[in-house]
Amino acid sequence: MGKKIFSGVQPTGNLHLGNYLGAIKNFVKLNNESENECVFCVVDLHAITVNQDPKDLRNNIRETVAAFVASGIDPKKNIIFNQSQVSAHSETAWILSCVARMGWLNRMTQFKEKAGKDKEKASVGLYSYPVLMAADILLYDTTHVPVGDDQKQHLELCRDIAQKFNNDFKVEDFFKIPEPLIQKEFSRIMSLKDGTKKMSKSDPSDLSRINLTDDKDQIVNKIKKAKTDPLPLPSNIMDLEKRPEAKNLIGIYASLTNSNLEKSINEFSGKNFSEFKDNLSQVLVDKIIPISEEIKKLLIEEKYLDEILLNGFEKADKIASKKVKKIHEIIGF
Ligand code: AQP
Repeated sequence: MGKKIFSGVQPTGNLHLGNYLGAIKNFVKLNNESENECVFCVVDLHAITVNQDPKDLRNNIRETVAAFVASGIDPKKNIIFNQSQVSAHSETAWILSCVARMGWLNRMTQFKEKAGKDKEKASVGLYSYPVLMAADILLYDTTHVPVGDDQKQHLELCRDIAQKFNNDFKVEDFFKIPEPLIQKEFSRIMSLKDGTKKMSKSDPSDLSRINLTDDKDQIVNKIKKAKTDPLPLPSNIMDLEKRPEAKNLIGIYASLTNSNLEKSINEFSGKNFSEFKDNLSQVLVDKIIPISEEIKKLLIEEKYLDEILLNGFEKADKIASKKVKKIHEIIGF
């Protein structure tokens, strides 16, 4: 039997190599397996948990759709839609926030990281974001959720919420309990400037990430400037563990060449970083430039991108409103 896939990407601009290798590459693989039903969502309700400029947000929504399509997701075969257009997401998030427990949310490490030292000033939405994510997933009877490693904890919370709802209302199996699909290797791509920090859209330094819209010169320059250490490349995985920047760069190389860490270490064992970086830049350029050029082409075709979203909205709304109707009946509205 095929899988029911749901996953989302925030339209917060600067989609990067971490989003691609950690999530979108996996979406493409799943969308190519014909028996799967895939729903890919541009999660703008999540994006507004931190300040967004309305004009930028509108552009970033289209850019995320363009990145999906340019990476190889087929909009005819899959549902690609914009979260805020399907009101069932906000409505279900409220209902599930009455099921989720404060203690569960208090354990979410991403909130602690994103809110930083001044938690009092973080939005309530940033805190309750994982409940909205649970609503997104559960509305579509999702069986599998392809995400990067950073979302693992939120997915566990989603499973707990689904289970509690099913138990509280004695509706066994009403919400399907989704499985995470997290790649074993390279599920967390790190910053090019600090191998201990996740590559992220919101990092103030553009040199910390490869954007999916970067051109060849930008990619080569960023890899040239990527942080390394003074030693030659190691000959085994154990030595790599103590060298976060080297591990990240070799991991990126291995992921892009569909190889693994061991094989990539053997390929460059004992060599210096400048030789390795030339090879890494080349595979990055080969992979990212066609995507980057396609994104730029698609961005000119606003009408086409809007049509994809409209089409996706109609299909997603049909599924989600049916589920909400059943939720209403179950809870006695
Ligand atoms: N560095 C990463 N390595 C692997 N996977 C990653 N993902 C994000 N960063 C990495 C995965 O990409 C998908 C979409 O992520 P998102 O845009 O919805 O949110 P995010 O995880 O908050 O991404 P950023 O870049 O860190 O955004 P900001 O800086 O705005 O907070 C998810 O599946 C995620 O796991």
